[in-house]
Amino acid sequence: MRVLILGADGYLGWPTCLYFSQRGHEVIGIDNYFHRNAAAELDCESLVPTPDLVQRAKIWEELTGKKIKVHIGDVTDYDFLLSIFKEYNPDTVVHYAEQPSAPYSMISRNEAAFTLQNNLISTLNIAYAVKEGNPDCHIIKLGTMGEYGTPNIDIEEGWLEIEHKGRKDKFLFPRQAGSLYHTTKVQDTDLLWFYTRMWGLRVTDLMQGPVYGLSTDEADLDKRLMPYFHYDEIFGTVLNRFIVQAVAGYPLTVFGKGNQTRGFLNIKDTMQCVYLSATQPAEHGQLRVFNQLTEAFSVNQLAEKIKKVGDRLGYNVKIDQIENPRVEKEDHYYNVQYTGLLELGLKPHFLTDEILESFFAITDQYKSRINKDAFFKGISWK
Ligand code: USQ
Repeated sequence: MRVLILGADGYLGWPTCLYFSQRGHEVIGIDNYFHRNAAAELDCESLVPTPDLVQRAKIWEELTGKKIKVHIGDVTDYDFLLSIFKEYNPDTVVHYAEQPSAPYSMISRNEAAFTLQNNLISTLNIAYAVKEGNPDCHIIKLGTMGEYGTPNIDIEEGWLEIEHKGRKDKFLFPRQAGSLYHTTKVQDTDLLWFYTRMWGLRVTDLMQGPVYGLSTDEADLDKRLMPYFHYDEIFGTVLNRFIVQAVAGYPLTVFGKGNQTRGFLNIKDTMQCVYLSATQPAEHGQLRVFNQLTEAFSVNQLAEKIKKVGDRLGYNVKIDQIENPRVEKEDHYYNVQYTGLLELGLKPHFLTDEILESFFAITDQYKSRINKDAFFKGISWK
C-alpha cells in the first residue's frame, strides 16, 4: 500500500508512519508543525526530546534501510494537498491533521476559531483531494468517542436504528460533544458522511477514546524515534498526565468527583486499529464507524490503579480532587459497544500492573525534563 499520513509529526502520527513502514508499505508523512510550535509557545513541550519529522525519517532510514518520505506543509492549503495526491496517488490516507486538544479549543475565541477552521477545512480538502486525485483512495479519519458525549443510553457503534411512528431508519448515533474541539469532530463526521453519500467516498471513522503509552515496537528500537509525548493540561491526556505527575511527586489532578468514565486504549492498539482498517478498507459509498477503545475506567479508577502501582514502586503517590475546570457530567451512565475492530482482528493490550510498571520505568528516565508548571494552566470551560 501507498499510505499518506497527515499529521505525521504528532503523538499518533509518527508511530503510525513507523508501523506501516516496518510492515513494508510506502509511507508519505505530512505535517505543518502546528503542534510543536503551539507547545513551545504555551511552554508545554514533549517529555521526550523528539527530533523533527525530517530528522526522525533519516534516523529510521539509517536504522532499518526503510524510507519514509516527508513533506512539511499545511493540509488546509488545498493546492499543496492536491499536489501531494497527484504526486503519490495514495491507496490510503490517514487523517490526523487536526488541532487535537479539547482544552486548547476552549482557551479563547482565537483558539476556537483556529480549531474550527483547521479541522473542518483539512477534512473538506481531503474529501476534494480524494475526489480529484484518486476516488479509490480509502480515507481513515481519527474521530473521537467524545462525539457521542455521555448519553443515558448505550452508545452503539456509530449508527442507531430508530423506529418512529411505525417506520424504521438508521441514522448516525446522536452526538453531543463536550468541547469545541469535540464539536469539530462531529462536524468532520457529518462532512465525510455528506461526501460519502454525494460521491461514493470510502471512509472509516475511528471513534477513539483517550490513548496512553510511550512504547511501540518500532519506537523502542531507538529513543530518538519515540512519540511526541504530552503530559500538560492542554495537550496531555489523563492517564499520560497521571503517570508523569506520579513520577514528579505531584498529586494526581482528579477533576471534580472523578466518576467521569471514558474508553481507553494503549497506543500500540491505536496502531493495530488503524492498520487493520487500512488493510480491510471500507467500500465505496460506505462510512464505516468503529468505536476505538479496549476498556472503560472512571478517572478515580485510573488514579487508584496508578497509586497502587506507583506506591509499590516507591513513588508515594497522592491524589487530589480539584475543582473541575470543564463542563461535563461527573456521574453518568456509560456502556459502549465496540466489537467492530475486534472482529477485524484487534488483539488488545489491557492496562495491567505490568504495563503500568513499564510506563513508570520509561517515564522515570525523563524525570529531569518534567516541567511542573505545565500540569495546571487554569483553562476553564465556563
Ligand atoms: N481529567 C481529569 N484530570 C486531568 C485530566 C483529565 O480528571 O488531569 C478528566 C477530564 O475531566 C475528562 C477525562 O479525564 O473527564 C478525559 O480527559 P482527557 O484530557 O484525557 O481527554 P479529552 O480532553 O476528552 O481528549 C482526549 C484527546 C482527544 C480525544 C479524546 C477522546 O486529547 O484528542 O479525542 O481524548 S474522548 O475523551 O473519548 O473524547
